[in-house]
Amino acid sequence: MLTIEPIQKGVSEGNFFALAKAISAIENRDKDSITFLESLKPAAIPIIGITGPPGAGKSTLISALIQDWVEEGKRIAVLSVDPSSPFHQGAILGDRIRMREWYLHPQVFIRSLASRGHLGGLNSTTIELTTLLQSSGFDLILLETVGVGQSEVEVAALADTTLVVLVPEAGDDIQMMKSGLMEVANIFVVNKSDRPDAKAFATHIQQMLIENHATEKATVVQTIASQKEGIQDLIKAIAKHQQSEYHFDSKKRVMLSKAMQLIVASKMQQLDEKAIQEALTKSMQLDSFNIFEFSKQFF
Ligand SMILES: Nc1nc2c(ncn2[C@@H]2O[C@H](COP(=O)(O)OP(=O)(O)OP(=O)(O)O)[C@@H](O)[C@H]2O)c(=O)[nH]1
Ligand SMILES: [Mg+2]
Repeated sequence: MLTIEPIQKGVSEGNFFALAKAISAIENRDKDSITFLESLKPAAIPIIGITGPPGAGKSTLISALIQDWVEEGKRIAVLSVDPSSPFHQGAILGDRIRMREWYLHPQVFIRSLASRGHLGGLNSTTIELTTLLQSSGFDLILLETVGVGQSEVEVAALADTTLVVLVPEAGDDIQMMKSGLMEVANIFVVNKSDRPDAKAFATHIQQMLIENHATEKATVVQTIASQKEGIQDLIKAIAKHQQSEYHFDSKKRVMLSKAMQLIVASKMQQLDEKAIQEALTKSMQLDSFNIFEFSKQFF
């Protein structure tokens, strides 16, 4: 149960304890959590999506970015979403090590999401939590997710600026880029640029952007996250994207996609799966059974 008012006050004042309580209530779908979410007053705080294959250096990069932003006096929230649940515990432990210097820092709030949301997949909980964080006086919200299949597209749909983190020797990543990453990336980060071929790989991506007439929409930045190199270039690239004309388009897209996902999640919740299953068991015994006709009664 949420005692809404004190939590609301705490959240708006940026109190981490109140935030943690609110997050648990939202994750557990507590009775009052919807009323609470509806009462929030989110500000237009930028959400930076950070995606890319496992081990590309996303958490190390986030840790390096946080350092510079914290020095500028900014308050940062990090939400890590790992859709590959079997490995999740490991991933959380990894993040705890990579970002350990920030876990107790008063300007940094870090939270890992243990599982996908109930009905709406990755997004219904993620949308709710990012909205919550946007109501709590942060300057930036970072959303990390491992890019496996759909998740990078889902993250991009929530983010104002999407970073796709790749590593030089990633031959297969080129294939991945062709199948969708190209569309979601605003900034390609070639991390682990201490490795040979990094420059060639970055040039290759740049070339692809030129071929796709996408040089206005996306840029390429090289980093060595583990040595905190290239971080200022990346921060500049993020700021530049935030100010570009494409940014307004992506804001509209983000809002439409949020609305669609919330509507779908709510519609799903109205369905009584058990009743459908019972009706289905009966109908399937009929010779005239037709799935389209059957489904229509629930539209
Ligand atoms: N050589 C080199 N190693 C790096 C660099 N950045 C990160 N690493 C190392 O790469 C490994 C993976 O880094 P993470 O930051 O955990 O990568 P991640 O993308 O967050 O991984 P997942 O969250 O598990 O997908 C760690 O051992 C890092 O120390 C870099 O620029 N150069
Ligand atoms: Mg990570």
